Amino acid sequence: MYKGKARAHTNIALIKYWGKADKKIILPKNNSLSLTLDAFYTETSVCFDESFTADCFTLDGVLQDAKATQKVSTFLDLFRQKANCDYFAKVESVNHVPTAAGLASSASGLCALAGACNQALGLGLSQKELSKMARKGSGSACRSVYGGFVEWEKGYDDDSSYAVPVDSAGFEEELAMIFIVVNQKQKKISSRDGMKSTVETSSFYPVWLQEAPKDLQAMKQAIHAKDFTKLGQITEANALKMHACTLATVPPFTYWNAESMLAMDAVRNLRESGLECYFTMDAGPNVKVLCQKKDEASIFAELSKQFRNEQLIIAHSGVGIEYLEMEVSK
Ligand code: 2P0
Repeated sequence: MYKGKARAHTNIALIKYWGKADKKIILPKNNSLSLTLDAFYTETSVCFDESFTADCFTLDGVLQDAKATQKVSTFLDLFRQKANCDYFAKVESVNHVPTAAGLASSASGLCALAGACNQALGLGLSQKELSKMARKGSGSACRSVYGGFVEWEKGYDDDSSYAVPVDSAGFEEELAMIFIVVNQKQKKISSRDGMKSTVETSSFYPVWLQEAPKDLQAMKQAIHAKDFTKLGQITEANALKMHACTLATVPPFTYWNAESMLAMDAVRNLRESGLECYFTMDAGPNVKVLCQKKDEASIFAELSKQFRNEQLIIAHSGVGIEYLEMEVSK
């Protein structure tokens, strides 16, 4: 029996990954840059055993269906191949999120599973190698290997596409991100399907591919200079460019709902009133507000006037992958 357990935190992209150059091994079309957060994480344990007759996957204590288990099995195969092991595995994953608000993340989930496999099978993968493996489970998972600001270098093949920490001289410690959790009534388009149709049909997508590298370059300069205003402006603009691409997709779609618009408006109003903050959004209607720690209490208080307290979650910079059981029992 080979056992391992790891914890990974989720990350939110400030420069978005949107579009794949290679679907099978998940190579992105553009570099992205994220902030790993402390408030949401996944703990996953894996046990490979000779006596098991199939892979088994539980999430938050609930046995998952064939489709979800197959996704995990395919990912486990990559590790089994590397370790020359043909045992089936039992995977137990627990998502830690402050509310049951549908904020579970594939980034933390697949990264934690990669770490658990690395530990269990005694592979001794470096952070860089682990990032490449996590990437093949879910693109954004490769960034959760590291804490703080992280860049995913798109690369050009399996070996050259991985995340690296961004040198920030501790700038991330000055920042906070407030999640505004809005209603998720609309039908969800997965990011996988959404980015696929965007790449294939959005007339704005070629512009995205020109803009994203420029935004990334400017953001790295802003991080280096610890310039919050620039960081926030680029974050918000980059998210809007990504979401604009979805509007020009055939057929068009959007991840926004009416409450997302209210939240974005609230952020603009706060900014006009002198409380500096900026929003970003991903493949869903929730709005994330980037601000400085010094303003987080005031911004939270203002947002509380418009949103219920259980809709608001404060996060700060989080750490990278953590191994929870170091021993490999046989
Ligand atoms: C990101 N998103 O950079 C972008 C911005 C959503 C919007 O990465 O297909 O779950 O598993 O590689 O990583 C979400 O997509 O997609 C995502 P796959 P993933 O965070």
